[in-house]
Amino acid sequence: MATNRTFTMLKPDSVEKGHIGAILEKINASGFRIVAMKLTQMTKQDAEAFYAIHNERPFFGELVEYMTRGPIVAAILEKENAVEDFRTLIGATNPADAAEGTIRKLYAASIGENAVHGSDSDENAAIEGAFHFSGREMF
Ligand code: IDP
Ligand code: MG
Repeated sequence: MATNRTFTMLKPDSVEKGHIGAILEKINASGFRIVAMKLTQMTKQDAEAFYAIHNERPFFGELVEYMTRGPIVAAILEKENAVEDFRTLIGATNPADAAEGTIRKLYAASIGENAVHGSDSDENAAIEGAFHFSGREMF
């Protein structure tokens, strides 16, 4: 059964370009409730751990560099069918393949700098949320 929470990051490119407000507006308009949220910056160690599943991929170094170069907005979001519905809202990993109106179609520059993260499973949503937030920071 699908749980009702997912985890997102507005990545450094979104923060740099001033897209925090516009992206949060789309998230709210799509019916997600914000359970937890903060502006934070990942260390190299954080990014290597968060993306450990990709550590053999050729783009791993580039990914860690990108994700640590400036602040991100990390958030836990709640909605029925949250993981799947949020993946639909953000669109394909490569913005060139993303559907019209999706966050990545609107705000991502490339497959590497693609504006937002969205958990890919209920299990990872719980792990990723706990990576960034303690129980006291969730509402
Ligand atoms: P996802 O974010 O849509 O789940 P993943 O395949 O899990 O995509 O990849 C994690 C992140 O790694 C992507 O969001 C993107 O920032 C980066 N990435 C994925 N594929 C490439 C690539 O081919 N070149 C550069 N960066 C990539
Ligand atoms: Mg992924």
